[in-house]
Amino acid sequence: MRLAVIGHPIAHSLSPVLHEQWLRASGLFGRYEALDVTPDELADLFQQMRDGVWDGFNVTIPYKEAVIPYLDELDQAAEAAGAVNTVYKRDGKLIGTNTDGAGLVAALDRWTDWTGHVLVIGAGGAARGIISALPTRDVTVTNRTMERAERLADAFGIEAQALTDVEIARYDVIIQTTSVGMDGVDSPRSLKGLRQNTVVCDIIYRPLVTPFLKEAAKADAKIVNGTAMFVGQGALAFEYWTGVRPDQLVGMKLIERLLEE
Ligand code: SKM
Repeated sequence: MRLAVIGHPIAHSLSPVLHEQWLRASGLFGRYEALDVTPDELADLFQQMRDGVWDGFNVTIPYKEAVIPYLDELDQAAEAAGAVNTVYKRDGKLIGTNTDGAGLVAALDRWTDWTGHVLVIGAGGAARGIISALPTRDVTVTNRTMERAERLADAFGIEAQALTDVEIARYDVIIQTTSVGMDGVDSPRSLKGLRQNTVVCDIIYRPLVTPFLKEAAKADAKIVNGTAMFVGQGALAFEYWTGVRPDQLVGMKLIERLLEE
C-alpha cells in the first residue's frame, strides 16, 4: 500500500507518522509519504495513481480545491464542503471525499457527550466543511466579517450572528475554526459567560492548547484540542483506503506526544 499527503509546504505534516503507525498496527505492509508538490505536478501525480503507483492521497493546503479537476467523482461530503482532503480508488475510478468535518464529528462523538446548540466561529473553508458534516441544523455561525457568516448561514439554513453580538452562555458546543490563536497569544473572542461543561473545541493543534482553550478550561468547560480533528479526519481516510478502522486513542497519544516535544 502506497499512500501520501500532498501539499505545499508539507514538511510540518504529522500525517506520515500517524498513518505509518496505523499501517503497522493493522499488520498492513506499506508506506505513507509527504509530497511537496507544485501545481503543475498535480496532473502527473493523479495519472500515477490511475497507473497504480499510489493507493490513496490526503490533500492539504493549498490544493483542496485544485485537485478536483483530476478526479472522476466527488462524494456528497466533498460536494458539500467544496473541497477534497482524501482521494481513494473504487473500480478504477478516483473518488474525492472530505473527512475533515466528519472527522471532527467523529472526534466529538468519541471524546464528549455533545448535544444542543452549536456555535461555529469562523466562516472559511474549515467552517464550511464542519457545518456540512454536523448532524444538526441547530447551529449559529459567527465571523469577524458578517457578510461571510451570512453567506454560509444562507447556504446551510442556519443562523448568523456578528462576533460581538454572540451570547456565549447560549451554546452547548463551541467550535473555533479560524487561525486566530496559532500565535499562542490571540483569541477570536472572549468566552465570558461560558457555562460549565460546555464542549469547547479548537481545530488548531499547534499550539496544543490555544489561548481560547485555556480560557475555556479555566471555566471548567470540556475542551477538545485540534489533534482530535486531525486524528479523526485521518482515521476516516485510513478506513477509505484500507477498510480498517484505526484506533483514535493510539493516534491521539502519538500526535500529542510529538506536539509536546
Ligand atoms: O485535511 C487534513 C489532511 O488530510 C492532512 C493534513 C496534514 O497532513 O497536515 C491536514 C489537513 O488539511
